[in-house]
Amino acid sequence: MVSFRNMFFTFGLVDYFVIGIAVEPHSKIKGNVESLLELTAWTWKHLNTSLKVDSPVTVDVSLTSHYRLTGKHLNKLLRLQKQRDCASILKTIPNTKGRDGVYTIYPDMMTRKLVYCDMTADGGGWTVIQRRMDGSEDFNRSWQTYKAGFGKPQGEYWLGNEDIHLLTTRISQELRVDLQKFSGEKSYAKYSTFTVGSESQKYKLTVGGYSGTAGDSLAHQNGMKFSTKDQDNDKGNKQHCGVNFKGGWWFEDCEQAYLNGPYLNSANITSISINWYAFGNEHRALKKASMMIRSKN
Ligand SMILES: [Ca+2]
Repeated sequence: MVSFRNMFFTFGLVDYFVIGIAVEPHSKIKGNVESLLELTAWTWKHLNTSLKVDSPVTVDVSLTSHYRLTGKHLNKLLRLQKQRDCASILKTIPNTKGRDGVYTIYPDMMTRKLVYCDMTADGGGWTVIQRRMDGSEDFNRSWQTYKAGFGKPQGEYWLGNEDIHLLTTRISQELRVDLQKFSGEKSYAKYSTFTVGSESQKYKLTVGGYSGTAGDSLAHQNGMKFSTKDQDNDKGNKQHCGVNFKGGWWFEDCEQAYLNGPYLNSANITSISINWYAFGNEHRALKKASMMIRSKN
Protein backbone atom coordinates (compact mmCIF):
# COMPACT_ATOMS: atom_id res chain seq x y z
CA MET A 1 0.00 0.00 0.00
CA VAL A 2 1.49 3.30 -1.02
CA SER A 3 0.36 6.59 0.45
CA PHE A 4 1.85 10.05 0.82
CA ARG A 5 3.32 9.12 4.19
CA ASN A 6 5.74 6.75 2.46
CA MET A 7 7.41 9.55 0.55
CA PHE A 8 10.80 10.84 1.58
CA PHE A 9 12.10 13.95 -0.08
CA THR A 10 15.74 14.81 -0.51
CA PHE A 11 15.89 18.51 -1.12
CA GLY A 12 19.70 18.51 -1.27
CA LEU A 13 19.57 16.82 -4.64
CA VAL A 14 17.01 19.34 -5.89
CA ASP A 15 15.59 17.33 -8.73
CA TYR A 16 15.62 13.92 -7.11
CA PHE A 17 12.73 12.30 -5.45
CA VAL A 18 13.28 9.13 -3.45
CA ILE A 19 10.64 6.72 -2.30
CA GLY A 20 11.45 3.89 0.11
CA ILE A 21 9.07 1.02 0.58
CA ALA A 22 9.62 -2.32 2.27
CA VAL A 23 8.75 -5.82 1.01
CA GLU A 24 6.27 -6.54 -1.83
CA PRO A 25 7.32 -7.69 -5.30
CA HIS A 26 9.17 -5.23 -7.46
CA SER A 27 6.72 -4.88 -10.34
CA LYS A 28 3.82 -4.18 -7.99
CA ILE A 29 5.74 -1.51 -6.11
CA LYS A 30 6.83 0.13 -9.32
CA GLY A 31 3.22 0.15 -10.49
CA ASN A 32 2.07 1.63 -7.20
CA VAL A 33 4.74 4.30 -7.17
CA GLU A 34 3.99 5.31 -10.69
CA SER A 35 0.26 5.47 -10.12
CA LEU A 36 1.06 7.70 -7.14
CA LEU A 37 3.29 9.96 -9.22
CA GLU A 38 0.48 10.32 -11.72
CA LEU A 39 -1.41 12.11 -8.98
CA THR A 40 1.21 14.84 -8.81
CA ALA A 41 1.75 17.86 -11.00
CA TRP A 42 5.30 16.82 -11.87
CA THR A 43 6.91 15.30 -14.90
CA TRP A 44 8.79 12.17 -13.88
CA LYS A 45 10.99 9.42 -15.22
CA HIS A 46 12.03 6.18 -13.55
CA LEU A 47 15.84 6.02 -13.18
CA ASN A 48 16.58 2.78 -11.34
CA THR A 49 15.49 0.50 -8.55
CA SER A 50 17.85 -1.15 -6.09
CA LEU A 51 17.04 -4.07 -3.88
CA LYS A 52 18.85 -4.75 -0.62
CA VAL A 53 18.34 -7.89 1.46
CA ASP A 54 19.72 -7.43 4.95
CA SER A 55 19.61 -10.33 7.37
CA PRO A 56 19.96 -13.91 6.08
CA VAL A 57 17.79 -15.09 8.99
CA THR A 58 14.82 -12.68 9.22
CA VAL A 59 14.82 -11.60 5.57
CA ASP A 60 14.72 -7.83 5.79
CA VAL A 61 14.12 -6.48 2.33
CA SER A 62 14.38 -2.83 1.43
CA LEU A 63 13.74 -1.51 -2.02
CA THR A 64 14.51 2.02 -3.17
CA SER A 65 13.35 3.59 -6.39
CA HIS A 66 14.81 6.77 -7.83
CA TYR A 67 12.76 9.06 -10.00
CA ARG A 68 13.92 12.21 -11.71
CA LEU A 69 11.38 14.99 -11.55
CA THR A 70 11.36 18.00 -13.80
CA GLY A 71 9.34 21.18 -13.79
CA LYS A 72 8.47 23.62 -11.06
CA HIS A 73 7.58 20.91 -8.59
CA LEU A 74 8.94 22.38 -5.36
CA ASN A 75 6.18 24.91 -5.03
CA LYS A 76 3.60 22.26 -5.81
CA LEU A 77 5.24 19.99 -3.27
CA LEU A 78 5.03 22.59 -0.52
CA ARG A 79 1.40 23.19 -1.30
CA LEU A 80 0.83 19.45 -1.34
CA GLN A 81 2.25 19.17 2.17
CA LYS A 82 -0.27 21.45 3.83
CA GLN A 83 -3.82 20.84 2.72
CA ARG A 84 -6.57 21.46 5.24
CA ASP A 85 -8.97 18.84 3.89
CA CYS A 86 -9.78 16.56 0.95
CA ALA A 87 -11.60 19.35 -0.90
CA SER A 88 -8.44 21.46 -0.97
CA ILE A 89 -6.39 18.45 -2.11
CA LEU A 90 -8.81 17.95 -5.00
CA LYS A 91 -8.68 21.64 -5.85
CA THR A 92 -4.85 21.76 -5.79
CA ILE A 93 -4.31 18.44 -7.58
CA PRO A 94 -7.29 17.96 -9.89
CA ASN A 95 -6.13 14.55 -11.07
CA THR A 96 -6.92 13.13 -7.61
CA LYS A 97 -10.52 13.08 -8.85
CA GLY A 98 -11.77 9.50 -8.83
CA ARG A 99 -8.80 8.39 -6.67
CA ASP A 100 -10.35 7.44 -3.34
CA GLY A 101 -7.82 6.61 -0.66
CA VAL A 102 -5.79 7.68 2.36
CA TYR A 103 -4.36 11.21 2.16
CA THR A 104 -2.59 13.55 4.58
CA ILE A 105 -4.46 16.64 5.75
CA TYR A 106 -3.65 19.43 8.24
CA PRO A 107 -6.96 20.42 9.91
CA ASP A 108 -5.24 23.20 11.92
CA MET A 109 -2.64 23.78 9.16
CA MET A 110 0.06 22.45 11.51
CA THR A 111 -0.73 18.95 12.72
CA ARG A 112 -0.76 16.14 10.23
CA LYS A 113 -3.61 13.66 10.11
CA LEU A 114 -4.29 10.71 7.84
CA VAL A 115 -7.82 10.51 6.49
CA TYR A 116 -9.76 8.71 3.82
CA CYS A 117 -10.77 11.00 0.96
CA ASP A 118 -13.76 10.13 -1.19
CA MET A 119 -12.77 11.68 -4.50
CA THR A 120 -15.64 10.06 -6.41
CA ALA A 121 -19.09 10.60 -4.84
CA ASP A 122 -21.01 13.64 -6.06
CA GLY A 123 -17.91 15.29 -7.58
CA GLY A 124 -15.43 14.15 -4.89
CA GLY A 125 -13.44 16.19 -2.37
CA TRP A 126 -15.07 14.59 0.68
CA THR A 127 -13.19 14.21 3.96
CA VAL A 128 -14.44 11.08 5.70
CA ILE A 129 -14.91 11.80 9.42
CA GLN A 130 -16.56 8.53 10.40
CA ARG A 131 -16.79 5.08 8.89
CA ARG A 132 -18.23 1.70 9.85
CA MET A 133 -17.86 -1.32 7.64
CA ASP A 134 -16.93 -4.52 9.46
CA GLY A 135 -16.98 -4.08 13.24
CA SER A 136 -13.19 -4.15 13.51
CA GLU A 137 -13.06 -1.03 15.69
CA ASP A 138 -14.52 -0.51 19.18
CA PHE A 139 -16.67 2.67 19.21
CA ASN A 140 -17.48 2.54 22.94
CA ARG A 141 -14.65 4.94 23.82
CA SER A 142 -13.94 7.64 26.37
CA TRP A 143 -14.39 11.40 25.96
CA GLN A 144 -10.64 11.88 25.46
CA THR A 145 -10.48 9.16 22.80
CA TYR A 146 -13.42 10.65 20.89
CA LYS A 147 -11.74 14.03 21.21
CA ALA A 148 -8.46 12.81 19.66
CA GLY A 149 -9.95 10.31 17.20
CA PHE A 150 -9.35 6.57 16.80
CA GLY A 151 -9.26 3.72 14.30
CA LYS A 152 -7.60 3.34 10.92
CA PRO A 153 -8.20 5.67 7.95
CA GLN A 154 -8.31 2.76 5.53
CA GLY A 155 -10.92 1.01 7.71
CA GLU A 156 -13.22 1.99 10.54
CA TYR A 157 -12.50 5.25 12.32
CA TRP A 158 -13.62 8.44 14.01
CA LEU A 159 -11.60 11.47 12.89
CA GLY A 160 -11.78 13.13 16.30
CA ASN A 161 -14.07 15.77 17.78
CA GLU A 162 -11.35 18.39 17.96
CA ASP A 163 -10.51 18.09 14.26
CA ILE A 164 -14.19 17.88 13.28
CA HIS A 165 -14.72 21.09 15.25
CA LEU A 166 -11.77 22.79 13.51
CA LEU A 167 -12.83 21.67 10.04
CA THR A 168 -16.49 22.63 10.41
CA THR A 169 -16.13 26.03 12.06
CA ARG A 170 -13.42 27.76 10.01
CA ILE A 171 -14.95 27.09 6.60
CA SER A 172 -18.62 26.11 6.27
CA GLN A 173 -19.16 22.49 5.34
CA GLU A 174 -21.81 20.21 3.95
CA LEU A 175 -22.28 16.70 5.36
CA ARG A 176 -23.03 13.52 3.49
CA VAL A 177 -24.09 10.31 5.25
CA ASP A 178 -24.02 7.02 3.34
CA LEU A 179 -25.87 4.01 4.69
CA GLN A 180 -26.19 0.37 3.70
CA LYS A 181 -28.44 -2.35 5.07
CA PHE A 182 -27.42 -6.00 5.42
CA SER A 183 -29.81 -6.64 2.50
CA GLY A 184 -27.54 -4.48 0.32
CA GLU A 185 -30.01 -1.58 0.02
CA LYS A 186 -28.29 1.80 0.13
CA SER A 187 -29.37 5.33 0.90
CA TYR A 188 -27.84 8.70 1.67
CA ALA A 189 -28.59 11.91 3.52
CA LYS A 190 -27.04 15.25 2.68
CA TYR A 191 -27.04 18.34 4.88
CA SER A 192 -26.13 21.81 3.67
CA THR A 193 -25.23 22.87 7.22
CA PHE A 194 -22.98 20.90 9.56
CA THR A 195 -21.08 22.41 12.48
CA VAL A 196 -19.59 20.87 15.61
CA GLY A 197 -18.86 23.28 18.47
CA SER A 198 -15.78 23.46 20.68
CA GLU A 199 -14.98 21.23 23.63
CA SER A 200 -16.27 23.90 26.05
CA GLN A 201 -19.56 23.69 24.10
CA LYS A 202 -19.38 19.90 24.49
CA TYR A 203 -18.94 19.53 20.73
CA LYS A 204 -22.56 20.55 20.15
CA LEU A 205 -24.07 19.49 16.82
CA THR A 206 -25.72 21.93 14.42
CA VAL A 207 -27.16 20.28 11.34
CA GLY A 208 -29.78 21.30 8.76
CA GLY A 209 -30.74 21.61 5.12
CA TYR A 210 -31.54 17.94 4.52
CA SER A 211 -31.84 16.31 1.12
CA GLY A 212 -31.45 12.68 0.10
CA THR A 213 -33.06 9.23 0.21
CA ALA A 214 -32.43 8.04 3.79
CA GLY A 215 -34.86 10.40 5.53
CA ASP A 216 -33.95 13.15 7.95
CA SER A 217 -33.27 11.26 11.18
CA LEU A 218 -30.30 13.40 12.19
CA ALA A 219 -32.69 16.34 12.75
CA HIS A 220 -33.61 14.65 16.03
CA GLN A 221 -30.00 15.01 17.25
CA ASN A 222 -29.68 18.64 16.12
CA GLY A 223 -28.58 20.97 18.92
CA MET A 224 -27.42 18.09 21.13
CA LYS A 225 -24.11 17.94 22.96
CA PHE A 226 -21.73 15.02 22.56
CA SER A 227 -21.84 12.30 25.22
CA THR A 228 -19.62 9.31 25.89
CA LYS A 229 -19.60 6.53 28.48
CA ASP A 230 -17.71 8.87 30.82
CA GLN A 231 -19.61 12.12 30.08
CA ASP A 232 -23.38 12.49 30.28
CA ASN A 233 -24.37 15.62 28.32
CA ASP A 234 -27.64 14.21 26.94
CA LYS A 235 -31.25 15.28 27.49
CA GLY A 236 -32.26 12.13 29.32
CA ASN A 237 -32.64 13.02 33.00
CA LYS A 238 -33.12 9.41 33.97
CA GLN A 239 -30.45 7.79 31.90
CA HIS A 240 -26.90 8.11 30.59
CA CYS A 241 -27.28 7.37 26.87
CA GLY A 242 -23.52 6.99 26.34
CA VAL A 243 -23.47 4.09 28.82
CA ASN A 244 -26.81 2.54 27.84
CA PHE A 245 -26.20 2.78 24.08
CA LYS A 246 -22.51 1.81 24.29
CA GLY A 247 -20.97 4.57 22.19
CA GLY A 248 -20.24 8.28 21.81
CA TRP A 249 -22.78 10.48 20.03
CA TRP A 250 -24.93 13.63 20.05
CA PHE A 251 -27.61 11.91 22.15
CA GLU A 252 -30.95 13.48 22.97
CA ASP A 253 -33.01 10.92 25.02
CA CYS A 254 -31.53 9.09 23.16
CA GLU A 255 -31.60 8.84 19.33
CA GLN A 256 -33.33 8.56 15.96
CA ALA A 257 -30.00 8.36 14.14
CA TYR A 258 -26.95 6.71 15.71
CA LEU A 259 -23.91 5.73 13.65
CA ASN A 260 -21.39 5.11 16.47
CA GLY A 261 -23.36 2.26 18.00
CA PRO A 262 -22.13 -1.30 18.50
CA TYR A 263 -21.53 -3.15 15.23
CA LEU A 264 -23.89 -6.11 14.91
CA ASN A 265 -23.28 -8.89 12.45
CA SER A 266 -26.92 -9.18 11.48
CA ALA A 267 -29.93 -6.94 10.84
CA ASN A 268 -31.45 -7.06 14.34
CA ILE A 269 -33.96 -4.43 15.38
CA THR A 270 -32.45 -2.58 18.33
CA SER A 271 -31.50 1.00 19.13
CA ILE A 272 -28.20 -0.26 20.52
CA SER A 273 -26.70 -0.64 17.05
CA ILE A 274 -25.72 1.43 14.03
CA ASN A 275 -29.15 2.69 12.98
CA TRP A 276 -31.06 5.45 11.18
CA TYR A 277 -34.75 5.31 11.99
CA ALA A 278 -36.15 6.92 8.82
CA PHE A 279 -34.32 4.38 6.62
CA GLY A 280 -37.08 1.75 6.90
CA ASN A 281 -38.87 3.34 9.88
CA GLU A 282 -37.26 1.03 12.39
CA HIS A 283 -34.11 0.89 14.50
CA ARG A 284 -32.61 -1.87 12.39
CA ALA A 285 -28.86 -2.50 12.58
CA LEU A 286 -27.04 -1.36 9.45
CA LYS A 287 -24.11 -3.06 7.76
CA LYS A 288 -22.25 0.06 6.67
CA ALA A 289 -22.30 3.76 7.47
CA SER A 290 -20.06 6.71 6.80
CA MET A 291 -20.08 10.45 7.39
CA MET A 292 -18.07 12.84 5.26
CA ILE A 293 -17.77 16.59 4.93
CA ARG A 294 -16.85 19.01 2.16
CA SER A 295 -16.04 22.73 2.11
CA LYS A 296 -18.82 24.66 0.44
CA ASN A 297 -16.66 27.32 -1.23
CA1 LIG B 1 -28.53 11.87 31.03
